[in-house]
Amino acid sequence: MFCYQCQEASKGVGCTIRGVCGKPDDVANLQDLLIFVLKGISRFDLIAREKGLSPKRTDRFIVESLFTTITNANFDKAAFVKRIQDALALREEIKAALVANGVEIPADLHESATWTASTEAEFDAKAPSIGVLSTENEDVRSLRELIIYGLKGMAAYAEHAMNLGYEDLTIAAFAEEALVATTNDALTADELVALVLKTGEYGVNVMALLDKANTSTYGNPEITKVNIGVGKNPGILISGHDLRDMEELLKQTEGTGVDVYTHSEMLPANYYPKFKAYKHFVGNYGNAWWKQNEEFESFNGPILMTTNCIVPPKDSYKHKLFTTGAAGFPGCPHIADRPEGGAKDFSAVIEMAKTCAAPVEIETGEIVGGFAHAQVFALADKVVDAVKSGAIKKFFVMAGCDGRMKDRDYYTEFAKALPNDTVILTAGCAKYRYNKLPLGDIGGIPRVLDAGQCNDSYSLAVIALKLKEVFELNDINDLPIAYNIAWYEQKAVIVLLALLYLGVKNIHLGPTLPAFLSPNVANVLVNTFGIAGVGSVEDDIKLFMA
Ligand code: FSO
Ligand code: SF4
Repeated sequence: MFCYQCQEASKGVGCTIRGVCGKPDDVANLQDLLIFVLKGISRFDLIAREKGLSPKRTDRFIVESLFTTITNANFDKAAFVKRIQDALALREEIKAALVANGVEIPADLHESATWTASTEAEFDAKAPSIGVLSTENEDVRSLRELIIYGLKGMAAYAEHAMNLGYEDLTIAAFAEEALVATTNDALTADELVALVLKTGEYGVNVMALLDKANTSTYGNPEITKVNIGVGKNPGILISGHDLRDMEELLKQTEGTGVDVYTHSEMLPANYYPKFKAYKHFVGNYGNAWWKQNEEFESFNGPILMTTNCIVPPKDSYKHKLFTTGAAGFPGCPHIADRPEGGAKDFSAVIEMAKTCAAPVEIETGEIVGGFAHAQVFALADKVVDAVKSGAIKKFFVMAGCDGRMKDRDYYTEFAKALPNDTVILTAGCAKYRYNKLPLGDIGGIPRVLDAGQCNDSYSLAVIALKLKEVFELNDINDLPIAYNIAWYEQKAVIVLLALLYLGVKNIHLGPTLPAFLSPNVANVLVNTFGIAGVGSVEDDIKLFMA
């Protein structure tokens, strides 16, 4: 295996024997093989789309498959074997439809469009030869992988939107175009850089689509105090990003005597009016994903992982860890997809919860959130006045991810060291580094404004664009907003590409720059977009406040 798609890539270079995330060598290889076969499907499906011959299930298949390969989403080898078999069958089906309709099959096919096999052993044998390192030139490899990781993040968000019935057919078509481009040796570095930005453009589209899906279905997030203590009933802990799963779980647990709590990235569900209406929705338990080994244990009840980030579970709760959708872990029960027009069946989770003790209280109190675009717009006058009067000197976008590396303490220290006339705008699990600090408020505006999940970084961009309009500026970079973003996995990659596409400059990215950026590609990002890493808290605050 060779994997360097996340921030925790071993030694800042890449994982080769087993992932730091716990992903075994054979699973990593099959994830690469799945991406390889997707490239082959895409080659034919782009032609099939033009002719109106693309099978309906292709969009969801491409999107879901990309999603399953995201860091910490799926560790189940059997799921990948099945998916590769399905992928090969889909590719042949599309090809056969082209032939049957007299469409000429191109002669210059990449191996991903022609290679075939059917057994796990054959997949295992093939996979090591088609991985990331099979692109020899390190700059081309870097750009190709940057595009693919952006697509993976984009796919995750597209899947959540699809689950709510919001689909944009151009998204999967673009994913196919970009996947095929990564097999084209004739493309220049400049053309690949242009494709990186185009990926960012689609990232904006997808985040806007998901925002529309979430807010049209569940209402606009509103200022909310979220309980972080526990009740007396047994509970189910739900994590990940999928709000449709959240809704179905709340409905099915109502009146059963089982409470529902969110973990990590599901915290923002507490901000939605539709979810707040459920009395047995108690609040949020614990912190960011990487603390789950302790927190899932003390929670006592079953846990439902709707997406990443899964940490290989301890035996003490492994049988209580349910996965669903793109998530999977060998030996953990998996809740099947919803039938057409129906709902998922969470009864097994609920029945298990009834036999469990109530959660152990690990903290008490409240956290405040719900500052997505509509809520911030409702406060716009107050915010604008605070900026005009100088009460707020600067905003710091500190969106993104949390992770287990010690050097992420930087973000807690940075938040603490920020001057009192600054406000943090956050989204994603990065917030857990400072959302429980007593940072106070400025004239009633909390100093940490949480918009929601990492995909709600879109809200932060909408807020920035609105401020640009209010202050009649020509350039988004003239606003008193600094960007100090923490990244971990591929959704953060698409968020970053989306911000670059929107023209945001001088983003600081930490705790380390991606291992998949070759020195030359990193230079392009530095020179064109002013991307920088992070330094010491003291130096960075000086730099940002200058
Ligand atoms: Fe975090 Fe994990 Fe939302 Fe990511 S829980 S790290 S970018 O999956 O998706 O912020
Ligand atoms: Fe390593 Fe990250 Fe890849 Fe896991 S996802 S194998 S930690 S680079």
